[in-house]
Amino acid sequence: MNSCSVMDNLTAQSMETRSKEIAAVAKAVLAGLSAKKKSLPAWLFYDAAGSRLFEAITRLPEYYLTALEHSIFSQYAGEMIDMVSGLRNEQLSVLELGAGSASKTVVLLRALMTRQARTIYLPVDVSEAALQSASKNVHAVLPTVEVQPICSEFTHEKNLDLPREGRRLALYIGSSIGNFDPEDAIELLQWLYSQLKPGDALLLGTDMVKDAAPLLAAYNDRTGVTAAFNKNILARLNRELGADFALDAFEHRAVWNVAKSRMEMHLESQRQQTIRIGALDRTFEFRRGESIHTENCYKFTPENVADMLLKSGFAREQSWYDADNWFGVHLARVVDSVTMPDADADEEAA
Ligand code: AVI
Repeated sequence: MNSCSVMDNLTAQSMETRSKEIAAVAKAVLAGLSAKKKSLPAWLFYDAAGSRLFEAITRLPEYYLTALEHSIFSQYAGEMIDMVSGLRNEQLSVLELGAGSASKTVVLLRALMTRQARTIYLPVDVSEAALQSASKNVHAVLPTVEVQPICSEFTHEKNLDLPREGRRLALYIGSSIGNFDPEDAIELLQWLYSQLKPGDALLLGTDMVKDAAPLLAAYNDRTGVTAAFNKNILARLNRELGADFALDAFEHRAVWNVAKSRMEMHLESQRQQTIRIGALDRTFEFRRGESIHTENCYKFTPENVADMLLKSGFAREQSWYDADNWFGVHLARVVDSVTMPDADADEEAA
């Protein structure tokens, strides 16, 4: 496990780590902009400026996802916890993939704390800054929660060193799973499954398929925050790779791809132009109207969710939705013959 101390301050980040990060950015940009259909990977959104813009997106009236998921947790957290801990009422630790503002997580942790004396919260993120802010936000409202941050990637073959005692509840919320192509989403969930043990559970948040209008509004808000978030990728390449993108020469486009059930984010070149990227010592040609595909945000049907969980090894037990079925939170279990719900009940009865 690559565990780093959250207390370390960011300025202590080694030059070596920083130059490795820049090399990774350069490699991804070279591959993405050299392809016939230009693209940039969505992880490039999340530098400090991009993370702030994303937090602003979650507060936009058009971006219904965060508010709806929050309301689902507020309404059902107790029921969720009861189902996860099962008849034996086992001690639960909460593991969260991706650490953000933790506002929805706090709702769940609060419900958990009314049921058990000691609660361990393990946010997992590759960004120390994100871990710091998640830890701070949780501690501010729930000072007795024991926060044990894990600084690690979770899209690769990494082992998380999780507490062995009690049950673990993994959270992957915010519809982050929707930013992976279907095969990659399954691969990620399979990896998560491999980190858990029978009886452990997953709460997965997914945005559901719906009419195009609210989707288009959510990804193309009137105040232009999403456009700024999308264009921040170009600003980041200017800052980190010495590129010369003129931000107003690209337009933010959000497209609903109904065949693939996904919102797509693009940056469309407004004119024929040549962009130079200093760190790559290369130029890239853009035709007028040519697009850089920056992100996919998949939307799910209940059947898609069940199928994805099944292919990843999990057994779906329950789903909770808002009143319009726009957003879903799904409980899935790591099962074996000993921990099947029926077996649990039989044991208790004996
Ligand atoms: C982080 N992720 C779940 C967001 C989404 O809705 O797919 C990222 C985002 N992109 C544009 N707006 C928000």
